[in-house]
Amino acid sequence: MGFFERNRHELVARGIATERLPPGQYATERFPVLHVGDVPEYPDLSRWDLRVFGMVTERRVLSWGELMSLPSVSIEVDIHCVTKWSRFDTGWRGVPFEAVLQLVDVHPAATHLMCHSEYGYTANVALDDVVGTDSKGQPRALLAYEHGGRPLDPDHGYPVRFLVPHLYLWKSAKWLRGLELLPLDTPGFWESNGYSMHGDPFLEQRYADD
Ligand SMILES: Nc1nc2c(c(=O)[nH]1)N[C@H]1C(S)=C(S)[C@@H](COP(=O)(O)O)O[C@H]1N2
Ligand SMILES: [Mo]
Repeated sequence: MGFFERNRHELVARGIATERLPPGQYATERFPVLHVGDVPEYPDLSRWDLRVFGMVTERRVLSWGELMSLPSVSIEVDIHCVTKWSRFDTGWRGVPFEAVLQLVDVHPAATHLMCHSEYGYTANVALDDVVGTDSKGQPRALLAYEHGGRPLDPDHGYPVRFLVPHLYLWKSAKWLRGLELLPLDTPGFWESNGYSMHGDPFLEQRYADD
């Protein structure tokens, strides 16, 4: 029996339905760290801000305090990385993306979102993918600032990362600094390097032509 098959058997033993594991993935209980470039340091969050801009009537710049004053929720979700690992039942707390969206007047022609991170990493998603709720009634995208009941580790995006668990994890930009509303879908960092514009793990949309 090969690695992937054995891994699926272990999942059944843990009581996790194998349908939750997307094609070509294996389950792990580790939390690998993956990114390009350096991990930013934030010794002073009073100097941190988040820009909401693009197709909005008036751009907003949120301070850390303003972000923390927005309603937050806890969610439990599975996450899937294009490098083939998946983790089940991961816990996060954060501000639903829609709560941030409500702070601005979005132009009706806006269809997509570009997430901008510290040092220029970007990831594009369709607005349709980041609004609404999942089958458990949880928001489909969060500005996540806690994982496992504690502030995010620097490696995993402290102080806040975008989290859109139903897409491959490269869409979940760590060290988030900007949300740009766009009238079209334009590639972010990995999408410009051959990865899928959409990135649905259950459709195995890893690369541009998938
Ligand atoms: N800012 C930033 N966010 C990023 C990345 C990055 O390089 N820079 N890499 C992405 C990729 S490819 C993956 S798989 C996930 C990994 O998240 P993790 O390190 O918390 O497991 O972060 C995503 N978010
Ligand atoms: Mo990744």
